[in-house]
Amino acid sequence: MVVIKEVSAKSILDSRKEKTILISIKIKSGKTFSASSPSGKSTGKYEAKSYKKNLEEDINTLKKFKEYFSEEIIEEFRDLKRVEDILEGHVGANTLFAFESAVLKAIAFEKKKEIWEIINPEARKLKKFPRLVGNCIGGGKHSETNGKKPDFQEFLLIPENSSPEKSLKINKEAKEKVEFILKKKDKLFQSKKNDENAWITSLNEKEVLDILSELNIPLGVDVASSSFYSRKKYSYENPVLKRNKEEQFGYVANLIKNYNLIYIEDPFEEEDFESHSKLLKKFPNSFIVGDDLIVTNSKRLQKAIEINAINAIIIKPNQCGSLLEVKRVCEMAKENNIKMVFSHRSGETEETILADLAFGFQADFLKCGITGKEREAKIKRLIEIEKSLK
Ligand code: 2PG
Ligand code: MG
Repeated sequence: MVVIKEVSAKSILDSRKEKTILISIKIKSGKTFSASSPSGKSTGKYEAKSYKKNLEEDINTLKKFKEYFSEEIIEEFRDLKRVEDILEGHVGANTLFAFESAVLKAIAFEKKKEIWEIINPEARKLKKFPRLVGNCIGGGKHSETNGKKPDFQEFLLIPENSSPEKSLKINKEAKEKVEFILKKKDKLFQSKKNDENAWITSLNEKEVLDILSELNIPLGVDVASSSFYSRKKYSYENPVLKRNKEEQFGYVANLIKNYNLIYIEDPFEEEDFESHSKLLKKFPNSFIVGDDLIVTNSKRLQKAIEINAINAIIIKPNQCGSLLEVKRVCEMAKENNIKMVFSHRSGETEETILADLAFGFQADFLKCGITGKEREAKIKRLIEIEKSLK
């Protein structure tokens, strides 16, 4: 039984050295549990706001509300409703997510269980581990350069192996090999890494995919197309050209065909459900993934289901903040045979709860980079779960 006696919050620095929230709760039995939230850069227009006004105000709000929690008894995942009844509307999504994560850790401790077991005890029997999706080369908003870079945000390696431990090894080796190839093929390459620890290159999409297709690992991309869409055009820089909706469709379709892409995230801007639907019809065997399109929001997912816009969804808990909404989204996805991709953000902390959420909700994929301590912490936690169930 969890009764929250004390709540404290402070700002910490994420992997980008930007401020994010860390929340600690002290429960009646005397133990303290903490959790932090990541933050995005190519954020969707429809995402919930990270903080009601700003981080400092959310911290102050928590101070004001803290005595309300001591009247609540929290025992199960569904009891997060009590937390939401108190906090919703008063704090932003990062704050709510970090708070609920700390509460989940406390419930698990009190019950002497793993966090994922509090979400879904069935996971122990089902034992499905998410397939790793690793960002190998980056572009777009995540790669700050003064020169050329790919306009797509992420070039992803998605090994077929169902063991996270083996998949991580495959991805790490491939990433090293790619550094070696980039040194030869990209004259401007300096072995620099971007926000998510992916290689920064001056090559364009096709040149990058030419290199990655040699690896013999299934490939994906996060186009993050809303981040370069304005005035009804997709504005590319490398090379400089503008594509309208139809041209964007043609470009993406050719890449899928020519490079056998199995995974395409946000190929069209966040309002354009129809083009996603058209693409899925043409490539029913690839994963057409909605991130900014859906923003972990059950209403937007419902809209996508109605017109068959996607067959995979990105789940970033801090896009909505509420773990109960995450559960609704997961259930809706499962019922409609939409694959679930639990995902990190570009600004990350060493928080590992994402791995427990992914395993607990029996996600199909976990997108959380290849290297970097914040990313590896989560994959290591998943491997720890894998080992504990052997
Ligand atoms: C994405 C993510 C994570 P951000 O677009 O999928 O890779 O980026 O957190 O910046 O939104
Ligand atoms: Mg994305």
